[in-house]
Amino acid sequence: MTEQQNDFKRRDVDIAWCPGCGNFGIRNTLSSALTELDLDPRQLVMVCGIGQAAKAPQYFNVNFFNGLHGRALSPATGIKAANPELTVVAESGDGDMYGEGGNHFIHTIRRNPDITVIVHNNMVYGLTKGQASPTSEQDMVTPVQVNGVALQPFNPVAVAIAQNASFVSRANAANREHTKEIIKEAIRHKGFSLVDIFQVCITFNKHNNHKWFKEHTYTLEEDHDPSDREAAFRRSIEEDPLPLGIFYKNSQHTTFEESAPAHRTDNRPLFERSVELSTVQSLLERREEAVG
Ligand SMILES: Cc1ncc(C[n+]2csc(CCOP(=O)(O)OP(=O)(O)O)c2C)c(N)n1
Repeated sequence: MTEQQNDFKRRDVDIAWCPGCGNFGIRNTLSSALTELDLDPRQLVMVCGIGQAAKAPQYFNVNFFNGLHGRALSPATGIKAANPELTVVAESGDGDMYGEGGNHFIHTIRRNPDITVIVHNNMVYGLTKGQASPTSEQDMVTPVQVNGVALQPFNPVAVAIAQNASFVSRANAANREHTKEIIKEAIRHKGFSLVDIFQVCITFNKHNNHKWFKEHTYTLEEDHDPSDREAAFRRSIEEDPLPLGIFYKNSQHTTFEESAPAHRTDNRPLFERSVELSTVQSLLERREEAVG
């Protein structure tokens, strides 16, 4: 790999994002974070669902798995369980992760796999041309919600803290250094790590533009204590301005890979174990007996 290519970016594909899309900034920032973490691209797997943001892993020079809509987290959990030595990053949009994938989001937090979840939050469904997403502001007018969005927005940061996720953060893609440091900390953190990143959709969300994100966000104070879950939750329900930074961090949680029965009795990764066909056969027979 040449030095120029050694930044995880794939250069042999056309990028299908609009010029000026916030996804470019997140791609650049993630590329810098991965480079600074000195990760081996062969040990890194990105997983995504469907959407403009979910195309991101295809634009990186890493292993990736493009899942179904809203289903990035199950393959990400499975990949990490099969080979805990891998670094697994799930990357998708707010629609994919919190809408179609909302149920998976909540229950994957309960499972606590050691994965990093990066959400490109542009508060709109971009790929399908501007319908409201779960994080769209109430009253926002879209081509479908012509009288304005009736529902209250989904608050991923508050939900994640309420579910006792082990690392919960929010960033603004325009703050490149801050976002990079948060991503690095999230990847280093052991357990389910959420990085919700505000980004502009210059084509389908004219309201939440760069100016709006600048005026309606601020950075959590240095003395915010991320180990204090109650304080983190209080900060997460602030609405305007919206805080950015690491809200909550808890390293005491056991991860899914550590707690799953298959790993408790044998610490070899699943991919290194062979399966005796006779064992599978006898399991199937026992099941048939049980079901009658
Ligand atoms: C089950 C299912 N529902 C809906 C769609 C249509 N669909 C594809 S991408 C998408 C929205 C993606 O939005 P988001 O995750 O916010 O990403 P963005 O495109 O804004 O980056 C929708 C509704 C689909 N392909 N499959």
